[in-house]
Amino acid sequence: MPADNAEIAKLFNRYADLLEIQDANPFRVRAYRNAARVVAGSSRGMSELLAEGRDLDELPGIGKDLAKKIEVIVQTGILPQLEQLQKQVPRSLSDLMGLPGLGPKRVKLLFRELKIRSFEDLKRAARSGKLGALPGFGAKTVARILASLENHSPGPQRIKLAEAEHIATPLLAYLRKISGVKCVDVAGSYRRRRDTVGDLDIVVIAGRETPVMARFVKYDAVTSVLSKGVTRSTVQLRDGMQVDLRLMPEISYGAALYYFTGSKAHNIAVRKLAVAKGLKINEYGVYRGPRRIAGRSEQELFAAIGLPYIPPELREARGEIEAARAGKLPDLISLADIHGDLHTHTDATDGHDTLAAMIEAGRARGYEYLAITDHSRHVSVAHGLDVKQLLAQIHAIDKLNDKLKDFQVLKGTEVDILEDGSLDLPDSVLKRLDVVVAALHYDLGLPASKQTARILRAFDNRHMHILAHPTTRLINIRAEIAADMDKIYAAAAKSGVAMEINANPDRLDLDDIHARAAHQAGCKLVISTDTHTTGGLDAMRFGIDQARRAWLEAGDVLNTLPCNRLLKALAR
Ligand code: DGT
Ligand code: CA
Ligand code: CA
Repeated sequence: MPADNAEIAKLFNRYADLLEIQDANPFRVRAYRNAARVVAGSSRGMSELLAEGRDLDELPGIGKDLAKKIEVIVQTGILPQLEQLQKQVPRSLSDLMGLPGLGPKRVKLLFRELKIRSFEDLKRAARSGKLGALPGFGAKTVARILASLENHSPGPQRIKLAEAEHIATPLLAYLRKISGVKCVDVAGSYRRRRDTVGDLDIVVIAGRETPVMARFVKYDAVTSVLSKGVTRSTVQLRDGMQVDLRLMPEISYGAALYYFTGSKAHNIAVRKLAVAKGLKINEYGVYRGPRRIAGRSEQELFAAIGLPYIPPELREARGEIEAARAGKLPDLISLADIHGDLHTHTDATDGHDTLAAMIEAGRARGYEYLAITDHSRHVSVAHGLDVKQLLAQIHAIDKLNDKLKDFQVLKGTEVDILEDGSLDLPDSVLKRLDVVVAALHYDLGLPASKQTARILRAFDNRHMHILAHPTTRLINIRAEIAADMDKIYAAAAKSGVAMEINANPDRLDLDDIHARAAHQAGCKLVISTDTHTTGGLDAMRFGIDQARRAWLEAGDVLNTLPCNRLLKALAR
């Protein structure tokens, strides 16, 4: 189906959904749904047909009015009536329609019968049994709704950082090609490298004569234009990402980048500090009275307010301003500090690539070592290795290491922590391994006291080196386990178990806040990708992002060490 047809159909369907919620005339609702079907089913693009001068009302079920709307969508990318209607229907009601099994009819019923207008309302009604009493809401449906609500934070969903990169990269390339554009940067939580972002905040440096605004709202992935002005526009993209673009003069580049990078709490704290020094600070610059004293670069701005440069990852009002004033900012870890990856999988279990390919990929990244940590048998979905298979892998790695120069393949496992806290491999095998990564894969729903005790029990096994993805969260999909993480960090610090920052973009576990707490509790830390492919080794940088947000320096992370020292540091 031509791309513009899909977009047109989506807008019509959405319009029909909202009409339905509003109890509009059913014939009207049906007309839009029908139009969506006809457009989606057409083998020719609507824009093509228009370009050929064809009348769209020749299409079945498309009258003059709908034909005109299609023309408007093709020309502007938006359906103005939809934007209007969106303002009338509470945002939370349209969010509810995003849940599995909840179409407009049911959302309308929920609103009419039980006054449900938010995730919270819905959760309460499901738990109290009121939901099950409604016609059409059987026990299965209610259970499914509850399950999806458990995974759903209230409000619109935030987008994973890696996904945001996929969305931002082509948009940045598009904007950079527009005439008059000097610089394009993404500020906001994206630049602070938060694990998820709410929206993208783009700062464009260009003269006022640039066509950047007109071109921005015409970007191919834009599904609606929320506002369009001379210096600021906001659009919504496919995939639900919202993008703010601000056009700023070159002389304000640093001030604008700084202001829109935030966080808001950090900005407010720094502004207070500036005021105390008789300075005013905004997105255009730093001012003493009417005189502008800085703003061209962030470095210039920091110098003007008497602070050393604070890296974006630290700008969360979590003590960075005090540390900066005291000259005690950390010297943050960077990707170049990493000497190897300590959690990787091969095709011996559920990985895609061979041992040899993984090693080659590790070497290609300039690493000095790579730990091969395939699953143990209990993780049957991943075809975990039994003792015999693992011994064969150990043998194969020994033989490889004899031949390899300047590189060490570390023998390892990702051993499953069983429900009672014991490990899924005998000590006689574990002790032959260089890197024992242990992880939870089952029984993730245990109550906190049991879950905590289970993990502490695993620490009792002196062969275990690293707790992998400690909270087991999957961003936007699965919440953290219930467990007393502070108790776990204290025990890990005492017994010498290292905590993993899992760099897989779907996990980022530990996250920044946990990693900082673990570090402050005295834990050793490692950053690993848990990759199942050669390419996945590149995810290391996402782990570095979270480590930086956790204030970690190279010396705080074990896999910045050369191999011999790493093995000593892992030992308990
Ligand atoms: P997000 O989008 O929820 O992931 O988080 P941010 O941090 O990107 O927040 P956003 O998009 O609302 O705003 C971008 C930046 O603009 C924010 O980090 C700081 C700045 N900003 C926004 N509102 C205010 C404000 O009221 N005061 C100050 N000083 N700065 C603000
Ligand atoms: Ca943002
Ligand atoms: Ca924003």
